[in-house]
Amino acid sequence: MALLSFERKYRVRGGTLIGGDLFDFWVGPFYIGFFGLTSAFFALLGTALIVYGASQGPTWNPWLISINPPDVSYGLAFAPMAEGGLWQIITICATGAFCSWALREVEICRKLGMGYHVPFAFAFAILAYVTLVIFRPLLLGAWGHGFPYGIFSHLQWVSNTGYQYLQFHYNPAHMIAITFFFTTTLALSLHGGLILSATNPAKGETVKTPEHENSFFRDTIGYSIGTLGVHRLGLFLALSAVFWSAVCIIISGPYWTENWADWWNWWLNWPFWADSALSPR
Ligand code: UQ2
Repeated sequence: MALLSFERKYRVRGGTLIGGDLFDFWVGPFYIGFFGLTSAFFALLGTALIVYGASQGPTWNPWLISINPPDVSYGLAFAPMAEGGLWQIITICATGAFCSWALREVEICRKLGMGYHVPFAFAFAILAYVTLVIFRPLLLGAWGHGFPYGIFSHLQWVSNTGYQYLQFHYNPAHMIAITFFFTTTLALSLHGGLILSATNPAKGETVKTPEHENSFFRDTIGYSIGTLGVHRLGLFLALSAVFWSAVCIIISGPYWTENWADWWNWWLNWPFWADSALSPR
């Protein structure tokens, strides 16, 4: 079925979470819905506030524009607009827009009778953002621990935050997160390579089947995870990377305030060899 006729066939009423039929309409190819309107509202307001914030700043250089959070001395209170209040409202707009977008995805899934895997995955991206600008600042007691909204300035924040703990490479959750990121790229390169090798034949050759794909991996490593399984694996690996990244930064500060390398002293202080001449303390 051609794409446009498929869309017409499935452009059905219902599946909304809120508002019944009231916002159940499309504009061109785009489903709107209640959450489409709230997405647009928060995204436009947040963007306008970023542009306003830039206009109050010292530069229009896109690399250097930065909307900064309040000073930590404001704690968890609202700050004056020019002192980080703008950052606080922009954070509310961003969170509102991201959550609205996820719920709009849920409504589209319901219309189509699909699983919720896409909004579920997107929720992990939202979690990554919200962890940095809401959960961790709440745990540390000040909005000033959020990252600034600027291209260079947020990179500076990442660098400075890393140096506060010497570096992150000995953070155990960081180790796990990185391993998941790397394994995600391995899995996607295996999958992308396999799919192209089977479905993009040379001129005059025929497209191959999943039997060929299974056989390739059975011949090379004695195991094929299967065409559905590789996508389950990919989703698991990618979501795990995000999840452990969130754990990595949440425990930095609220749980551990020193050099991450020293966290491993629990191991050096294990009873059996704690008294060894090689062991510190
Ligand atoms: C596979 C399969 C696919 C694939 C891939 C594999 C037919 C089209 C890539 C191979 C993947 C395996 C064996 C898992 C590797 C494990 C890790 C942790 C990277 O079997 O089925 O479907 O795309």
